[in-house]
Amino acid sequence: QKDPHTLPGRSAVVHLFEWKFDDIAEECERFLGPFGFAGVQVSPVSENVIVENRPWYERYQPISYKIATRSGDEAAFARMTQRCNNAGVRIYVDAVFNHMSGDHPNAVGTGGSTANTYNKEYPAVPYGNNDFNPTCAVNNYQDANNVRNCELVGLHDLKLSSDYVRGKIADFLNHLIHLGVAGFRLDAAKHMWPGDIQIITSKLSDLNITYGFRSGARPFIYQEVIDLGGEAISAKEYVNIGLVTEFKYSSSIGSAFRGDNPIKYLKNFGEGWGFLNGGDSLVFVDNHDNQRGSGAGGSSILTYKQSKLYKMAVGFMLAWPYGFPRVMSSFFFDDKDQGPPADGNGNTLNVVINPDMTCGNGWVCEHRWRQIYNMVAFRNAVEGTSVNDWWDNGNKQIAFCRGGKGFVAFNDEFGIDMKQTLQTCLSPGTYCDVISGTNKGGSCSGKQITVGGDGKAYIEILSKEDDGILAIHVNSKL
Ligand code: QV4
Ligand code: CA
Repeated sequence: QKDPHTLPGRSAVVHLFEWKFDDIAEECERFLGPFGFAGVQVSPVSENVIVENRPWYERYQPISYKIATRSGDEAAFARMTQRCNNAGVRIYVDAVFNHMSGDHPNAVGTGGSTANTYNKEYPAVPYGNNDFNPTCAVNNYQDANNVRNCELVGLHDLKLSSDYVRGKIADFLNHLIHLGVAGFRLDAAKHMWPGDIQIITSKLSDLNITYGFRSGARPFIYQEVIDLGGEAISAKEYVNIGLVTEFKYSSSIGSAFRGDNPIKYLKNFGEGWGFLNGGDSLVFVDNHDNQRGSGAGGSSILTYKQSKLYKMAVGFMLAWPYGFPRVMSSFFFDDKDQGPPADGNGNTLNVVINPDMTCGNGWVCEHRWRQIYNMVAFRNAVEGTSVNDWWDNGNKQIAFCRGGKGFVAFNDEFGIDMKQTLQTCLSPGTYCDVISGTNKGGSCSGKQITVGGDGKAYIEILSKEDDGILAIHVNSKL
């Protein structure tokens, strides 16, 4: 089901990776709602095995379907969905049901449940050995049976052909629906048969109308399928069920802004590049896996660590009418396994907000970078329009318009200034560039752009500037 049930005028979601539910609730009210974000992807909520040194990835090893993780318990989860929905922000849960945990001696979960992982016994669900596929390792991506019926990195693979297992998963997801979520990311969907996913999603309830969903609304589904081509399984097999993560988009946009492939070629970014149909794609510059070198995309991926190029890539994603965009919001890391900011007992630290709106305590909060949240507002402002007045310099400077509602330019050349008079498609007047500043109560803290009677404006992005983008839109008119 492809409708994300976002509120009108909202068009991008943010993954608040590893955030606590109470912090997410605060963020919905104080920032995401007011700044026009449509929804939040929440890290897995089901109780997970506690792994030594508390790596972030322990959350992908469920031990039960109780809501009990380092992000909070069921009561906190329920407070969050209530407060976020009230703020106009939807909640999507990362749902892990291809597998349970890997093997761990004396496995104990974040909610106190125990398991005998070696015997595949998870009494808190309960699942027993018969509820899993026979042990074998995923090691041949040319063989769909191997990918879907064996264990991904030793994670015990659930027998999704079983009615009992399907029922347990549907009960878990239905409980979350009852508590007010709008939909799910399906983790490791490539490792599940589309037919099994279809049967499980058909058992799901309609969304809970007490949270403002229309009656009969079906849960939004987006599936994690990594398909860069060349494997037995293709992303297309999943588009009947819901959206699919388009990893080609993530790796291609990274290569483009890194300069490996001049951005003039972004002119037909989307289907023309062999991606899924825009209406089937969940798009992103980086995700929690490929920002730390796993998943897909390797060294082409841009992250907060290459901040200037990263802001340009995210800005392009938000300005460009293809796919349903997800903004990443990270915690700082040096080691790829390192968990979220935590105290000595492993409890996740609160997100603190600095006076300049950025975050502290180890949280990056890319979604609070002015260039990013102002481009979310840009996307909302130009929704429903297509691209016109594309311009490029034959290399790494580009500009385009969105149907009379917005204009954006990018200078991705190293050491070369952009100084051009360009067609903007906006009505004559003075506009505030929402990248170099913000338009607050009619006063602009950034560059001012004058659009003449002919719709043309002088656009300047110097190579030495902090940002390689310039963006103006109907709501930034002074
Ligand atoms: C280790 C060995 C295995 C061995 C096993 C034996 O490496 O060879 O079989 O022990 O028990 C962690 C460790 C991993 C360990 C495993 C089991 O990193 O070394 O195996 O636990 O104990 C995340 C991490 C994984 C992590 C996993 C579970 O990325 O490293 O494994 O969580 O904690 C493919 C898939 C795609 C997947 C992507 C990363 O097609 O679906 O790889 N992406 C999703 C999530 C991702 C998550 C999972 C899937 C699994 O986005 O974050 O993996 O839920 O491309
Ligand atoms: Ca499987």
